[in-house]
Amino acid sequence: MVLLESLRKAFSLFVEKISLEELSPEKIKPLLEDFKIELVKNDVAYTVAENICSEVSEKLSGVKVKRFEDVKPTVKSTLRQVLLGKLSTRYRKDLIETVKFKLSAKEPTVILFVGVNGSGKTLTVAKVARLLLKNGFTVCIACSDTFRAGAIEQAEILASRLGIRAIKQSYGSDAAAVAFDAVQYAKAHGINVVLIDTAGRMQTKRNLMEEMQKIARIAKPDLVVFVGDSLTGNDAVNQAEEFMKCLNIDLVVLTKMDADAKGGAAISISTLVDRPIAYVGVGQTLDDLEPFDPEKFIENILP
Ligand SMILES: Nc1nc2c(ncn2[C@@H]2O[C@H](COP(=O)(O)OP(=O)(O)O)[C@@H](O)[C@H]2O)c(=O)[nH]1
Ligand SMILES: [Mg+2]
Repeated sequence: MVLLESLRKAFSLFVEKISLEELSPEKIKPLLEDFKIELVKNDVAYTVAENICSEVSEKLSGVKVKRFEDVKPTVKSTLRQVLLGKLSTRYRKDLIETVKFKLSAKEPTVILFVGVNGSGKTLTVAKVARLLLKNGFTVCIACSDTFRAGAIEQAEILASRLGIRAIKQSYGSDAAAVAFDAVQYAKAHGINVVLIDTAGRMQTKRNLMEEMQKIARIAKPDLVVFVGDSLTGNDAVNQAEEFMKCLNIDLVVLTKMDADAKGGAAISISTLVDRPIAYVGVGQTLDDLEPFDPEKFIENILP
């Protein structure tokens, strides 16, 4: 379940207010200024909020309204159109399609999960494993977070609940070597998908990026998935941009949407990183992963 009531309120407030006015640029301007502030309060990045408002203004300024005509539907459809533009990306990749394609070439799909500590990588790896198992694929997990205490056990417990293999070494060992082992294991045993769980310590950002690059070089992932915590708003967007500088991200998963009233990170991340949000995390069980549907998201905030 996705919440977003705060963002929804910002939109309905704007629609209500503007409906009382004429759609002239001078009348709209102050309303758009308020709307922009509301968007920023709801974690939409400032540049993106500005962009949304200028597009809305441009689109509405061309609209002719008759006296006493209700402008609400026009305003709503304009907002919908602008938001859909923000949530759509030119770059397109699909997780299941990639797995099917690799399978047809008799090769395992390697998926690397990156993100900072606590963003939900390990749980998301397990959720994606469950999704793939449901689709009839075989899966194993590479415990490449060899840094954080308890990380290997956490991945192992999730793997055993799913009935799949977790490939591990000891703490402090080379994360890329673990990923490599897992890929070799998958090749030897005909496993369809390797999910690589990684560390996300931020205090040594440079080392983290180097580690991710090394894993990517050695395990040659078919997909790199950025896992961001939606509750952290703009931070999640900035992190994605940081990772993007040293690694090509293919897909985004936004976690904790079940607890996020704002949802601005979803709007910003697609715009600023130009990568599709593939799934959203909506709870702590292994089934709490939903495909992200921009139309449904917009429907949620613009009823
Ligand atoms: N409510 C909620 N909690 C989540 C979600 N995804 C992850 N978590 C929780 O966030 C915390 C950190 O998750 P974890 O997978 O260990 O993060 P990692 O450090 O990136 O591997 C755990 O308590 C998870 O249960 C989600 O979609 N919704
Ligand atoms: Mg973890």
